[in-house]
Amino acid sequence: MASLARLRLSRTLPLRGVRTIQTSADTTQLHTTAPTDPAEPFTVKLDAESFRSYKCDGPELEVEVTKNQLLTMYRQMQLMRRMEMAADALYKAKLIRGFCHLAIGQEAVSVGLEHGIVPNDRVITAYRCHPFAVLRGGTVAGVLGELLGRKSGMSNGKGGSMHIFTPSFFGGNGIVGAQVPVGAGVAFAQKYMGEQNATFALYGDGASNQGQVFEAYNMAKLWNLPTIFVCENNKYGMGTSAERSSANTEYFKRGDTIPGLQVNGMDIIASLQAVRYARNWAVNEQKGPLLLEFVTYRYGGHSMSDPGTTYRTREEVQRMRSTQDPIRGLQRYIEEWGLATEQELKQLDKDAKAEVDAAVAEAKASPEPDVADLWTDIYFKGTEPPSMRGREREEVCFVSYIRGSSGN
Ligand SMILES: Cc1ncc(C[n+]2csc(CCOP(=O)(O)OP(=O)(O)O)c2C)c(N)n1
Ligand SMILES: [Mg+2]
Repeated sequence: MASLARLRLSRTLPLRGVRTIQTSADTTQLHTTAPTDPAEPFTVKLDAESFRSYKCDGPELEVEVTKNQLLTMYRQMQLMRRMEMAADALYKAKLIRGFCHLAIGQEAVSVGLEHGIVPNDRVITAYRCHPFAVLRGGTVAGVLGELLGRKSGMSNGKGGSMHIFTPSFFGGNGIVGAQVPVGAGVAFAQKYMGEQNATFALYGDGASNQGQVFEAYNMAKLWNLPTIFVCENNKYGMGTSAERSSANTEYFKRGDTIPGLQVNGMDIIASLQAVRYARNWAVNEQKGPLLLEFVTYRYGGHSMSDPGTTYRTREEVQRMRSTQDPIRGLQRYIEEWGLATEQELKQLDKDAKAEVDAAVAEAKASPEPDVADLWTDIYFKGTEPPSMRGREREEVCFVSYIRGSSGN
C-alpha cells in the first residue's frame, strides 16, 4: 500500500550510490487470497528492498504465514511494548532502581526471531533483554518481579534488569560485546553434542567494533559453528550514532568470509523470513555462521537516565514512531488483508494491557528476597544444579557429590 510509511530511514545513511535497505513497516503485499481457516498458510510478498545480502543469495521475497501466526505476533509485540512501558512507569516511580534498558520500537526483532526459531535453539543478548526473556520461556510477571527485585523474579530478585535467563536464553549480559563469544561457545556445544540447533548471539551497532566480536567470528567460521551473529542496528550506541562510531556501518558485511544479510527490522514479516533463512543456513544446510543485521530503532533513550534527545532530534524520533512503527505496520497488514477488524485488534491491545497490569500487581505483591537468600543461588526454577561447590563451609566438593558420596 502507498502510505507515509514509505519514508526511508536509509536516507540518513551517508553513503552515496549505495542501495539502501527498506525500513518501512508496511510494504508487504498479499500474494494469494487469505484463507478463512486461521491455520491455513497463505503467501505474502515482501518489498524487493527488504533485504541486502553479502556473499549469499538471501531469502525469497514470498513468505508463508497464517492468520493465527500474524495475530499471535501482533499480540506478543503489544505485550512486549506494554511490559516495557510498565517498567518505564515503575522506574519513574522509583520502584525499580539501578540499570534498566528498554526495547520499545525494536519489538519486530525479538518477536520475529522467536517465530523463526525452535524452542531448543539458543539466544543470548546484551542488557536490552526483557522481551527475549519472556518469549524464551519466561513470563511478564517474572521479568517485572526481577526488575523490582522481588522473590517472584526470574532470578529470584537478585539479578535485576540485565541478568535474566531461561534454559534456552543465556541472558541478559551487562558487559558490552561479552555475550558474542559466549554465544559462539554455546553454538560450539551444540555442534559438539550433535544437536540440530543454532545459537543466535545478539549485539548492538556500538558493540560491533569490539575485538572479541571479530575473534568470535573467526572461530565460528573456522569451526563451521551454527552461530548466527545478530547485529541489532538501532542507529545509536548510548549517545553515539552508528556513523560516528563505525567506519563501516554496513554491519552485515563485516564478517569478512562470513556471509551476511541485512534486513528491514521494522517489518516483522521480513524479520521472520530473515530468521528462517538464517536458521536454515546454519542448521539444515550446515553452512556455518551467518551475520544477520536488523536495521531497527529505539524510541526511548539508551537507559532510564538518558532522555534520548540530546544526540538526535525529537523530530527524528517522532518520524520513526509515526511512520515506521512495527506494531502499526502489522496492524495495517492484518486490517488490509481482512484478517481481523480494528475492533478485534483493539481487544488484543486491551488484553495485553490487562495481562501486564496483572503482572505488575503480582510482582508488587511479592516480597523482597530474605537476607538468608544472599547465600542461595539465582538459577531459573527447575535448572538448579544439585550442589554448588563452596557455597557453604560444609559443601566443599562438587566432584565427590557427582561420584555419589555425601558431598562433604
Ligand atoms: C565493555 C563495556 N564498555 C562500555 C560499556 C558501557 N556501555 C553500556 S551500553 C553501551 C553502548 C552499546 O551500544 P549498542 O551496542 O549499540 O547497544 P544498544 O544499547 O544500542 O542496544 C556502552 C558503551 C559497557 N557496559 N561495557
Ligand atoms: Mg545500538
